[in-house]
Amino acid sequence: MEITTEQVSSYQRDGVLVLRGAFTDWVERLRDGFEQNLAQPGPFAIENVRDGERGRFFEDYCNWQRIEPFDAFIRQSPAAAIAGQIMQSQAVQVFHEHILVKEPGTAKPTPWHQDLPYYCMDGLQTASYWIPLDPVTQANTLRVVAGSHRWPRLVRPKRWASNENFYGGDDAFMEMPDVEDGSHTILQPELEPGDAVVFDFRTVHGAAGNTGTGRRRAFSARFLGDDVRFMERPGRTSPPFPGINQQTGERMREDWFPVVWRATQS
Ligand SMILES: O=C(O)CCC(=O)C(=O)O
Repeated sequence: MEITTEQVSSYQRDGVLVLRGAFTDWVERLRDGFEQNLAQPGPFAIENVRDGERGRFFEDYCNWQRIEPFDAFIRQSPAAAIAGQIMQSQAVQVFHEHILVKEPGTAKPTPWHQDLPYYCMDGLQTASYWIPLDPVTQANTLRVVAGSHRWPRLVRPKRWASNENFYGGDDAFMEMPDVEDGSHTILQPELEPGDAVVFDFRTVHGAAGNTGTGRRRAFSARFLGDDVRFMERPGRTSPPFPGINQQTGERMREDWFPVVWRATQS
């Protein structure tokens, strides 16, 4: 897929891009990966719907090394090359993949948040894909606040299931402003399976519940560019990466986060 200079500029300006049809050929393979992952969840799997609430909102991540369709997507699909171009990076490392399954009849929304504060890294060159494997309408698609990657401070991360502060205690984060007050541009695209939304880790996003009759499966693959460095956060991050053994300011270790694309390859 050719990425135009206009697309690079809009990614830099808005912190988000919609790519229609970019991964249609990968949908069946990724669905197979979801079946494998749901049958054998990893150690970090999360159920966000509590007792007494309706539906199921399941997440898991960091399984790409054991689930072949996820590994293949990361290494063989155009995702890393596109990420490299829109991040304007010379090289691309994989960070991790993430699956999000909202079963029909799930009222639980995905709260507005930025991803970066949950992560053990910092940097301006980042790209996270959100690829639906089921058709999504404006009612259950990803919602993204254009330009929020340029806000001067990061937003305090919260636990999705309980809304508690993710790290607890005082810290450098600001509270989430009311992004639905009419002063922000919110993208809320209807998408077909294999379309993608790709966004900067600082871009604010969320989603409504999935109160319709179909599943809402979304696959995410997350990539790091040249300026990304490890960052110690005030508590266990998400993903937690136990045993990572890195210091703030170091490049992310390549044995855990391999380089999957270089500009000279293009
Ligand atoms: O699928 C969702 O509900 C939210 C996705 C999300 O937050 C993400 O991909 O970072």
